Amino acid sequence: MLGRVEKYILEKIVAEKTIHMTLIDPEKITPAQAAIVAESSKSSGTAAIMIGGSTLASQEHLDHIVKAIKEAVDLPTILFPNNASGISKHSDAIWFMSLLNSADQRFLIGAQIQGAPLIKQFNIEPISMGYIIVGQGGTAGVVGKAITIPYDKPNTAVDHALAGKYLGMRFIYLEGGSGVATPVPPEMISAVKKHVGLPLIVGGGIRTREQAVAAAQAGADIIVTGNLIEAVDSKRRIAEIVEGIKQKS
Ligand code: 1GP
Repeated sequence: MLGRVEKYILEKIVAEKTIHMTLIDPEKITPAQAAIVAESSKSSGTAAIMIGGSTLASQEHLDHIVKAIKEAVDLPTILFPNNASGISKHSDAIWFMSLLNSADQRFLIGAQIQGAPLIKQFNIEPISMGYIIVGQGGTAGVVGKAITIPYDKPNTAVDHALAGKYLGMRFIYLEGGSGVATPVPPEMISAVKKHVGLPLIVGGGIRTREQAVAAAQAGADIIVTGNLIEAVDSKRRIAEIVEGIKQKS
């Protein structure tokens, strides 16, 4: 049976074609700021709040952040963990993910084995996802020991995503890396969407409506932005992205 958050995401994709999620990096923010960002993102039309970062170390701080977000908005929270310390009992759901192009057993299955009993104990909804770091990859690529897939090799991304699908993963995430200069190219997004067909998440370096619309037109179902919340006019820019990807134009 589908979990509550996964059902919400899938229904929202059907209703709105492409949806937006806001990523909050707990290390860059206080709980009070996280609450403000969540409220502002909600009013811009974001569908859910993802919480995580490549270097997160303090589970206690994460707990405070998730709690503050939950108190501020009624949007689903989805953890986006970098390892087993990225789990908070206050979250509704977690991307239960494997970094499919990591060279390190820890990011393929090690941290997941460590985290699984906590997820059960805290009754957090796990949403199975294959995570693939492409292009420059940013900090996530380095920390995750990813063998990053060059932007001009869409077929290699397809092969990774297909492997994830055949292993039973229900979402695929093409990650360009937070703050990268060039987001995942539409050619790679459309190849993965066409040949794999799973709900597709795309993020990394998306800052404008045009970039988000290009990703949506190529087949992204979920657009994730993180750094954008730091911009002075983030509320307007996120609203523009949400509006643009709904219409895909
Ligand atoms: C989530 O890493 C991204 O996939 C977020 O990237 O911070 O560049 O939006 P930005």
